[in-house]
Amino acid sequence: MRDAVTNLIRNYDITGRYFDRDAIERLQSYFESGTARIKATEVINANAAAIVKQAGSTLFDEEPELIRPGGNAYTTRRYSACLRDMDYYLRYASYALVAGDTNVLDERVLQGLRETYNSLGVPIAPTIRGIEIMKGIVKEMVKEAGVENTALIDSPFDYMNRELSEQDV
Ligand SMILES: CCC1=C(C)/C(=C/C2=NC(=C\c3[nH]c(/C=C4\NC(=O)[C@H](C)[C@H]4CC)c(C)c3CCC(=O)O)/C(CCC(=O)O)=C2C)NC1=O
Repeated sequence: MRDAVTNLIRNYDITGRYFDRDAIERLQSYFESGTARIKATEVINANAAAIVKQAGSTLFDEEPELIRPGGNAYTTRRYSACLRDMDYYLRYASYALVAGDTNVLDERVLQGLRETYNSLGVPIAPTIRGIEIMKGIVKEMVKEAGVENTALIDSPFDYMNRELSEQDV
């Protein structure tokens, strides 16, 4: 599992180089955005249950067939599994935010996910939509908490969605 710093060290060490201007700029941007990333994580931690609940009900309002007979989130067990998955995505997004790197998502979340979803008939498109809804909620909350640069919040959510949709091709 790598963060922005260990990832950079790894890349430069492979070729035995000192950090150059580009590396320094990356380090600077990582440390400068540190406070915002930690604040965002704090907001996520404090509101995780509410974020998942709200995102779930928005998703099921938009796509009610998911929770009707024949839908993948129909029955209490599968409904809970769906919300639990959303909770996983949110928690790992918060780790990736702190790390400033998406490596944790590759290693802990995305690996083998498509195969699992396909074998269980879990639909990818509404999963992506659910992640997108959570991203919107988190950004709004973080903005309310006084963080101006909410763009950095996009990265882990967009990354998961990009990977999920690419893998679905
Ligand atoms: C931390 C990394 C990690 C992830 C990501 C993960 C996902 C994950 N989701 C699963 C199931 C599931 N996932 C869903 C999710 C949904 N169904 C829908 O219609 C919605 C679109 C969506 C919610 C947004 C459902 C309903 C199941 C149960 C499917 C079944 O058992 O039939 C399963 C199968 C085993 C189980 O039920 O626990 C896994 C492994 N597990 C992990 O350890």
